[in-house]
Amino acid sequence: MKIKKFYIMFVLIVLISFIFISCSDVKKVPIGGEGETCFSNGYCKNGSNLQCIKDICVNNCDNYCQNDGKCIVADYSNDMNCKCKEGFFGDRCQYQNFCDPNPCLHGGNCKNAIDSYICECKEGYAGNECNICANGYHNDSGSCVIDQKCTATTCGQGICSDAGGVISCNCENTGFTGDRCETDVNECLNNPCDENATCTNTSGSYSCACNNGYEGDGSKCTDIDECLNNPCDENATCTNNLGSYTCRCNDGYAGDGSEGSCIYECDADAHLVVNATNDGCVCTNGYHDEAGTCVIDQNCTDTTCGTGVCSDAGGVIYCNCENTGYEGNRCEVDIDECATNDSNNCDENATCTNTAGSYSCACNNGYEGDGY
Ligand SMILES: [Ca+2]
Ligand SMILES: [Ca+2]
Ligand SMILES: [Ca+2]
Repeated sequence: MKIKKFYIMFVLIVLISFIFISCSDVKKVPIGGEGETCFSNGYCKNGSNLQCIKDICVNNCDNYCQNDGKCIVADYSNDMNCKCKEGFFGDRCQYQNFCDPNPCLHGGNCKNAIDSYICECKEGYAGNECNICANGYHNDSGSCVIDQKCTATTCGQGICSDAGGVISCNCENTGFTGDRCETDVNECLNNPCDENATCTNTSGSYSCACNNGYEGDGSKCTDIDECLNNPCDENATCTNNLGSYTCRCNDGYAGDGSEGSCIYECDADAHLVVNATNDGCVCTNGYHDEAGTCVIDQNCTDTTCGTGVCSDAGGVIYCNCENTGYEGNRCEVDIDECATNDSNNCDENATCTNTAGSYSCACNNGYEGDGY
């Protein structure tokens, strides 16, 4: 019974205690808000940006960060941190990052400094923002490239200029073309030579040579008159023409006209044949040449030369009319011995009478004798 009484008392006390505690302590439970007691873990309300200082939650964040930085007290932390706006840094965003965005052009490296920045430029660039070309460099399509300098061979035979660090070659009158006068000009494409010459392109120049049959320096060529040197056969006619000449065997000769080629044409006469050495024509047997014509051989007969002596050597009749009283080719013409006193032996007082093949003398009237 005593135990039961004690038990009831105990429950009563617990119940009263509970009611008391829950009523009075509810007002005292920390909620971690500004000016309030910190939570028992020593921090203030999550997301409040309050610091727990001496068990009281205080707001020190306002105006903590500079340059519009946002102050943050992380959950379960009493440390204030600044989330800086772009371009600022430092634990209170007190520094400005002049390198963000990078003001240095052309890949220059930006180094932040107090109130400013310094650009470390890449090779070839200069200026505060690496915006100009350094000495010895020049702008080429927006980039700085190293200046080029003429050397003795840069433009070959041309004239080199390197103004502004840029090579330019004047190839005029060099026979070459191209950026560096490195390409030979083929002058022959413009036909610089005489129309009767052959053009040969050479490195840096060209040459002209007159074609065969022409003479001159190539830029002017004139026909050679080959006939002046008698290039044809002696029995040929030379004809000069542009660039050449022709030889033509004269009438009666056959061949191409070149020296030694013109052979007398024997075919014109049926009785002419080329002789064994091929250097002329001879008549066939039974014929003989008479002024270039083959005439049939003649043979002596008893009457050919009358009373003269006939000879037919070489097919040609020859009459020897000596002492016949006749003359002429065939001794057919009686000689008039009476025509002149020297031709007869008649006495001066005789009369001469011509006869066929002879003459007679008869003493004139008043004279006697045989008349001779
Ligand atoms: Ca050339
Ligand atoms: Ca000629
Ligand atoms: Ca007579």
